[in-house]
Amino acid sequence: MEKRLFSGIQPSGDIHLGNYLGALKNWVALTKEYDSIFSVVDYHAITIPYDPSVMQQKILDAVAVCIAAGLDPNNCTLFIQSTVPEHTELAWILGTVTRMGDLERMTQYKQKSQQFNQNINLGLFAYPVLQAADIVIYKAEAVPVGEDQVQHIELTREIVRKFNATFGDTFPEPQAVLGKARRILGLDGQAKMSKSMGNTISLTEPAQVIQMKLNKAVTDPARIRRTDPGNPEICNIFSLHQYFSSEDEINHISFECRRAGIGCIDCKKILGEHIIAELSPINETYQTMRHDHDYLRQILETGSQRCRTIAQETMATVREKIGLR
Ligand code: AQP
Repeated sequence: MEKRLFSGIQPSGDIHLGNYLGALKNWVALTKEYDSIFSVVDYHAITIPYDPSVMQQKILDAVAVCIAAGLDPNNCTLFIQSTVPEHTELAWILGTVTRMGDLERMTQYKQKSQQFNQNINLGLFAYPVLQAADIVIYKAEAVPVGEDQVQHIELTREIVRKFNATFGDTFPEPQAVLGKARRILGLDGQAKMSKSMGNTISLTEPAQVIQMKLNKAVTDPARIRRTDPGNPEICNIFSLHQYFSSEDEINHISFECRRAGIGCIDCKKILGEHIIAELSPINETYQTMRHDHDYLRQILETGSQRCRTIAQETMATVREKIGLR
């Protein structure tokens, strides 16, 4: 039987280069090897402040971007998390085998409770338990994610071990699958590129905006004048070149930057051209597809039906095992 993969994306803002390089590109490649299930995880997105009036738009934006970036609905299953209520049912049950101390150690929880300290809620705290349910309800073995999510997948494995040990073998232990781009920094050159940090380039940004944002992005902080030699190793713009430029170009930029032969503006211009060349076709497809609500809704409904069938089967087994028939 084909191995199964699960991953999710939050409709909490515009899908950006971090999501694309850290997750989406890998998702597209892995659909060739796995029975692949991808979810727009709206229940996760409501754990931080959001605007309910635009939630449905953001969900369709996310789906359209994923398809435009290469996910083929004929080769994978796409659905909205909240349309399969078994996820939250299983999350409650998994919560009973999850240690509070483990949840308190989660880096994302610590960061988000600082960032959104007006509303440190139970949903934010229990986020990794719902994420564990998202994965194991499909008995997925692989979870392609960026590095920021590895800690949550480790916790999922721990929850699975505890559940299996208590109630008998039920779930496989899933593995995080990382691609080449594990952690993309934001344009501030410091924090992870993140929807809620405002340090992103989104996949659907107009070309001029992409170049304008790059022009303002932080480079090697010690390089103040054009004539100062730079250090590519600590420059976020240089690290982005690794994903968009050829090896020859990267070597050339590195050499020239170190001897002040090329300035940051030139370096950013080259990067901008490559990013725009890669994102333009994605953006074009997105702009056309995004208006086709019927097409997007139909893909999501098909995905949801398939996921409900699998999830209901899993829940029947789980209820039996825990004595709640
Ligand atoms: N900067 C990043 N580098 C590498 N991978 C990243 N991912 C996110 N940011 C980076 C990966 O993208 C997938 C989907 O992420 P998400 O939208 O579900 O959640 P997130 O990690 O919380 O994304 P954001 O952009 O940071 O959103 P907010 O600010 O709303 O929390 C995941 O596999 C993630 O690892």
